[in-house]
Amino acid sequence: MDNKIIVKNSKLIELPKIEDGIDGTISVAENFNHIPFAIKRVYYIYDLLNQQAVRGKHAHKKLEQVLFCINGLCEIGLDDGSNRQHIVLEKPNIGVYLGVELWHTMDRFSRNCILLVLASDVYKEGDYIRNYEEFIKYIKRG
Ligand code: T46
Repeated sequence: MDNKIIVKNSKLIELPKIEDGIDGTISVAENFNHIPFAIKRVYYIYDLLNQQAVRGKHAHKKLEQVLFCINGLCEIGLDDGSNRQHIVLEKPNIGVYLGVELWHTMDRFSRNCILLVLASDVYKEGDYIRNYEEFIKYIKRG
């Protein structure tokens, strides 16, 4: 699958890899350096035992996030209201930036998937748009 991003308000983010041969690798994410915002919250999604799980299915009004699949793999669906695409996250140092007003889904999780999310704000349910028709109205509000 081609991971070239075509939707608005999104891009791939590649973290540096500090490799120590067979002793392992470090990847690092710093505010305003590798990550284009100040990180206020970190959460991670795991125990994805249901192969049919489809998570996300919402957009955010103000929240910015970067998603990394730090173990296993999954797919991220992106939809800016005009363009749609799916990308595969499968490298611990390659993440996807989710800017504002971007409908997103996460699915096709491997059982060992751990999805790490760096977020620009604390959890606020009021920032979510969980209905697709509302999302389209919201982005066309002018
Ligand atoms: C997103 C994608 C990538 C909290 O109470 N605090 C939190 O920080 C989070 C992230 C979730 N929750 C609660 C809210 C729900 O009752 O956990 C429950 C599951 O959340 P949700 O259905 O929104 O989970 P996902 O995987 O669909 O979406 C999550 C984030 O919520 C969302 O912001 O962009 O991951």
